[in-house]
Amino acid sequence: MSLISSSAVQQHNNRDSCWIIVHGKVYDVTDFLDEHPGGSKIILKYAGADATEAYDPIHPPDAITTNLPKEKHIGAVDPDTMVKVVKTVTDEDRRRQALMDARPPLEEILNLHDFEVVAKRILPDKAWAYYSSGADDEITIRENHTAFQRVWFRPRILRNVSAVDWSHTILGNRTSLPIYISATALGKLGHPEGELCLTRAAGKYGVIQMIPTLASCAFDEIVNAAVPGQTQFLQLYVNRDREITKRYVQHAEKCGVKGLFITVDAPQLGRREKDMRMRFVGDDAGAKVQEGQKVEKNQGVARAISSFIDPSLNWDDIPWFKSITKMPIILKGIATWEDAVLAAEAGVQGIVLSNHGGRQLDMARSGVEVLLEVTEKLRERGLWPNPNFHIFVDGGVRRATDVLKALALGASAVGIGRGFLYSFCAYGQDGVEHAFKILRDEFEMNMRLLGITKLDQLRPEMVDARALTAHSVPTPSDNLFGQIYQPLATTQFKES
Ligand code: PPY
Repeated sequence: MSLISSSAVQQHNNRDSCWIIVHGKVYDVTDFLDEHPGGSKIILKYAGADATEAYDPIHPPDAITTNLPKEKHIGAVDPDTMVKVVKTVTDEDRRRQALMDARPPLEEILNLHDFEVVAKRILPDKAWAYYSSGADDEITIRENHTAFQRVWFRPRILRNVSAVDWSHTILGNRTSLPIYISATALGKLGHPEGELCLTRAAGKYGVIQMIPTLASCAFDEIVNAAVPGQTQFLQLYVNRDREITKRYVQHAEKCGVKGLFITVDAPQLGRREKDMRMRFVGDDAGAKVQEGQKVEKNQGVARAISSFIDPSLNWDDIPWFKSITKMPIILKGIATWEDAVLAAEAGVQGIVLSNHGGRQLDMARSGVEVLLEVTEKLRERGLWPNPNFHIFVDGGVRRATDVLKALALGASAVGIGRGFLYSFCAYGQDGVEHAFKILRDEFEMNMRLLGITKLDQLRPEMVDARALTAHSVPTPSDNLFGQIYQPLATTQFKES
């Protein structure tokens, strides 16, 4: 096929005829402009030009080839005709590079909070806004973390804890830690290698990764980056077009994915105002207001690409999922015991008690709080404990003690999303490996201090969760003590 010159592409630089270049290939997106979930404006900005740099962080490499009919794939651009764009280094680039250089060395990162401190400073504003935001007033996102502080330990002493083992199995798969990497979308907004940082670190350390539907890396890239025998799960957003979902699920199963986690708490995406505001103050904002475009002017990154998700998904769909796959099916985003009972009765293999990292319904309770009522009511009905029905928890987890609390209360394992996301945003694959080491050390020490040598020795009576359902603890602050107490510090950048 003959190559297309870049000047030929430049002719198609408007709404009536709009071609763009992505990874050296030319596409006619004229008819797709109004269908683009992110709106036409952003595509038109690159009409007749190379859109690769804007495309990459928020689309898997194959998004354009799968969504655009074959006849719109015009061909390859002649690389000799492309003007070599010398990227000008802006003040912002220089500022961020200086921050990267001033990052604390990895060995000074002592806990998962430290990664967040570094990520917050070095991430581009848009990425930080997208990752860190919670829904509405962000009450739930904060509650997820503080809920763990309403659970206290009842440790046992004088037990021989010389040899401690924190390895575990999740849905029958061995793992070196009782946690899994929960799905977080759009990894390349935060690091050029995106989710592959997680895959590679997880392969090295024997940790299970849940692959997000909305990863920046293509599904196949992530699967192919796994080492032989590495376990991966799949997080699924159900598409309005069930054929697409079916193909995706069956492809994942064929690739050896060991569990299907269907997201059930996002029929519509929550309003995450930090993310939305970022869009509003972005470079296009003024123009959009002027033009009164039909695309919402203030949608953030997430809302812009969420229109494919099917809000009609309901309990009647579960048999269909069971008919298209043999993978264990887990419903991710259960928030009440009533729905936990329905899930168990529907014959799925598990549930994740989750509020989507505080990004969906604000004022939803934390997963660990819901765990209390779910175990109680399932037990009453004879539905649990059950080796074929697993209860997972995620949200707000930063410490091995958080995980141990959830396991003691009956969770099979615990998901950590942002903790690992921020590790790779801050330090790439090395950051994730370091996060695993931190957690490993925390498990070792805290299991000894709890008086257990294996995770199956955890019991509900090893925690005092009486305060968990109390949403405010009105203890007056102790001012005198508070003035003297020296607050813990987070890791420091070199310049400060
Ligand atoms: C989220 O942002 O909470 C997600 O789960 C990922 C996502 C990203 C973009 C659209 C829909 C969901």
